[in-house]
Amino acid sequence: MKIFVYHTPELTPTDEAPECAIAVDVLRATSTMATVLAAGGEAVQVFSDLDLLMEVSDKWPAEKRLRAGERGGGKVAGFELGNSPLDCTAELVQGKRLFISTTNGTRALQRIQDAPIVLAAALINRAAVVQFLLEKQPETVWIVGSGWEGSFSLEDTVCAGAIAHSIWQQTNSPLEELAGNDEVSSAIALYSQWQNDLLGLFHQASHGQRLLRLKCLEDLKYCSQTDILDVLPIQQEPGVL
Ligand code: 3SL
Repeated sequence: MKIFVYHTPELTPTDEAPECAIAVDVLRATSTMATVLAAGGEAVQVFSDLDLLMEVSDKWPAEKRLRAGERGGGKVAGFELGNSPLDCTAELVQGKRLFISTTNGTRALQRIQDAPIVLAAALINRAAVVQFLLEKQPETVWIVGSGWEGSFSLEDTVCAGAIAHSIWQQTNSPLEELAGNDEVSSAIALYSQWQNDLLGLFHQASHGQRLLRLKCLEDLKYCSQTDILDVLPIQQEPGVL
């Protein structure tokens, strides 16, 4: 297995594709997706465009759908949900499809949706993703951070590092064999430094600070936990996990 880390969707090569591509948006889209699926959601369908989301979800039975929309960290008017994983209780999401559009996370998933295997990862479901990779042994894996509007984000890179670190430890592979690019070593170094204080790292991250200004401390605390959900968000058809 060769792992490549890309800090943003824009940095992924356009002329090649991996066997397995993983979108990461720890704050908060992929944390929300993992939470919905772990709580019994039927599926998560992602959109970058809000109008298209409305058009497609309108055709779904109203009692079996939820619409989640986030722009600039806030909830989109008229949607049942924003992008807080804490709102996605089993009572609310069980048996329902979540139609979701967020600023960066859904864009990252759409960028990689043509890969043969597409996953969504966050810290909360890191172990399930690692377990899948160890069993499946894809030849090439891209871990793609969502970033923020094209820029690097600490929280996505630390999650990429958490995934790569776990695989490295469990396979005993020399890092130079496992790492397809320098970003892998740097992500592992970031995770190694912060693994015992991920919430502290989120407080330093620009998007963490943005969410704190929006009074989302509880979301930061929840998303900073590692390996708490045994769920593997895996793409069933383009855009649907
Ligand atoms: O950018 C995104 O996709 C969101 O996860 C951002 S937020 O955490 O909902 O503000």
